[in-house]
Amino acid sequence: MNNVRVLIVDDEEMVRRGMARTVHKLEYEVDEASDGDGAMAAIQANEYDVVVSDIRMPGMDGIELLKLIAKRDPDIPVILMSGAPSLETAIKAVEYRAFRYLTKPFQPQEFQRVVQHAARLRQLAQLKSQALAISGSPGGREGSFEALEAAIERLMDSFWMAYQPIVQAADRSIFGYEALLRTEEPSLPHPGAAFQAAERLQCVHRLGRAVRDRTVEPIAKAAGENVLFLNLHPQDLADEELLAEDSPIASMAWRTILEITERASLESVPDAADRVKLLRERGFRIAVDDLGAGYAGLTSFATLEPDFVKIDISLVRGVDRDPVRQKLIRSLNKLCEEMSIQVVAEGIETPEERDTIIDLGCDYLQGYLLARPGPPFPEVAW
Ligand code: G
Ligand code: MN
Repeated sequence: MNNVRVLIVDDEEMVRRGMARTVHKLEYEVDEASDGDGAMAAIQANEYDVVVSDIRMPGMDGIELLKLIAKRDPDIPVILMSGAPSLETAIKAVEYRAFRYLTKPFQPQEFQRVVQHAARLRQLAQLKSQALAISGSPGGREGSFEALEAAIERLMDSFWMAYQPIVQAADRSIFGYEALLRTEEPSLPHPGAAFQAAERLQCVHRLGRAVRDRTVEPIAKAAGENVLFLNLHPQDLADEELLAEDSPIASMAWRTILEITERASLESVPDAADRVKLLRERGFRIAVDDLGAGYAGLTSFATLEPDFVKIDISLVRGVDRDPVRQKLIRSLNKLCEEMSIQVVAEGIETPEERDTIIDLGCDYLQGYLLARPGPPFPEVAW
């Protein structure tokens, strides 16, 4: 991976120098600017991975700078600092998506940790855009509203859940099962199409609840401690039913990993981070799904702080013959290990892909080679 480059903006030279020394210990490159204009000039001339800025400065203040940076590249994490924190600036910092708001004074270790975390998320975002470039982004299809309404009603009546094993690379044991929506409705042939339709018809919660109702029973009945990987639409995050103590999934929260896809945007859920926090308090764990197939950017990782990531099939396909995919997945595994995130590789179809994926350090494997999705619960073949 490339060197990390950090820009530190503060009008007080001593403070700036101190922070620069702290960041330098991470073996990051550091540049300094003494005001907002200087910072923007540096940002136009160089590629930064993290910007750290004081809020109160002569001339352009830190909030103005944050706005300009967000306009130029919304995926540069900006850490704001203030010696005189106020509610007003804190609100603005959130509004313009500052990465963190630090109150001075702070411990060098804390500062280092925040900068390092920001740098890692930035690197993840960059790996994701590389992944997108490799896999090509998906296109959408549109039909008439009425036809879609009829199709989703047919789907509601007829869908069932299939289960696909997820296998531990280390000892080939079954770690859990991903529940997958299955239907014979021809116009909505896969779960992505079904949820896209539900989005357009504004019935995502209804479909999500129906999926959870039908998913839980076989898993709850099955003995053992296998986990359930359950796909959520980002809008499901806002569904109260997911947090209700008497919902079908509540009793299984401790062994349920909620997958949130990168194919749909989290922006539509204004308080996504808070919702995820509540879900965690209920015992759920969180996975970022389809990494490499959807939106690039910082948001999903910064907001979800996932326990797992699932590498999309488009990156796994042919990985044994493609040094670019290998390098990407290796870097991703390294970064995830540093952040205590476990990695699942999806869509493994050949022994060569499986072996390469294991060599590259993925913890868990999923794909037709090992088992196709089926009625509860398919056997695994190595
Ligand atoms: O988006 P998400 O990762 O939740 O969906 C996984 C989809 O990929 C499911 O529909 C599942 O049936 C499919 N799938 C799982 N393993 C394989 C595989 O090895 N090859 C292919 N082509 N599809 C797979
Ligand atoms: Mn999934």
